[in-house]
Amino acid sequence: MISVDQLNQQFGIANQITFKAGPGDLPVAEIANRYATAAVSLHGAQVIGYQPRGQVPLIWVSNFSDYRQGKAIRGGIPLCWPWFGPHPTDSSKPAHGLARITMWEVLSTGVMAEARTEIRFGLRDDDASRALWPHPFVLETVVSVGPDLRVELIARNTGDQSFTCGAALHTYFAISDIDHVSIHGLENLTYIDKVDGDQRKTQQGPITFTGETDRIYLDIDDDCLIYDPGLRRRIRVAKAGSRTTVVWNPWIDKAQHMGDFGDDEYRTMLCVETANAADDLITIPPGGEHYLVTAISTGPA
Ligand code: TA6
Repeated sequence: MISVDQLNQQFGIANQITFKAGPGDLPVAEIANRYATAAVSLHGAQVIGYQPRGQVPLIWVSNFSDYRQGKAIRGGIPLCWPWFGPHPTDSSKPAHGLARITMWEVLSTGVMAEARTEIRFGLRDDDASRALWPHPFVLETVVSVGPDLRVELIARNTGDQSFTCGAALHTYFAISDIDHVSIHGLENLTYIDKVDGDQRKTQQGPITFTGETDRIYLDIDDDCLIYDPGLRRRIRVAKAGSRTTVVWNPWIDKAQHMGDFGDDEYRTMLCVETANAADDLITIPPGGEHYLVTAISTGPA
């Protein structure tokens, strides 16, 4: 694996991008510019920090997360690919696929239009991936820190057979208190209620939280908004290439049963995920590609 010194020589940008050994000695790209600070682990090409200037952090990471190769970091923006949730037929395979539990390589870094700081990661199939999923692929992830935080997951089919995949940019947001936040923009949509027998229901009004919540909202390509009066901010989750929005809070019991999740951490986190799951899976033909994009920004509540 490339060393932190080599990463800084090849890809570091003075006062913008520095590579360091992060928790668990996993290499992390630290980004700082006029807009924000951010951190991206090469393990999973996973955003593990994002704090717009003048605000408290916007992205949540558990204080109990494991940082070791092959284990998903709890929090940030895990990249779920090529399936979302448990493997559809083989429960021995890792939940949410292979992308978030694999070391990615840095492909490029740069300062782009609007003084956005950008880092591009790559991952391609190998024997380990083919043991989990039999298709050749190339993945690229672009993390762009500017007036908003943009994360793009580009999936290319480099084989000679079409493949169908699920995906999610599984964003964990930092919030004031789960009792006080609401999500707007998913009203009247059909959702699969994972905590009530996968029943299909219709969202009535804004989403508020009174217990474990795990919902897959279908056939939605619009933004949604998290209203957080406790932090006097509104978080916009914009997206492209996504027909599914997933909303998750584990609540008390599930939090207590996750080893990498503090018993009371459920109170200050909320997942709103830009995804393609359930009815909204994506089929990519040979030579084709698919872009999944989330863009996160804040404004006054
Ligand atoms: O996105 C919601 C969800 O699918 C939940 O069902 C829960 O399993 C969550 O993802 C976290 O999954 P993980 O494998 O990271 O523990």
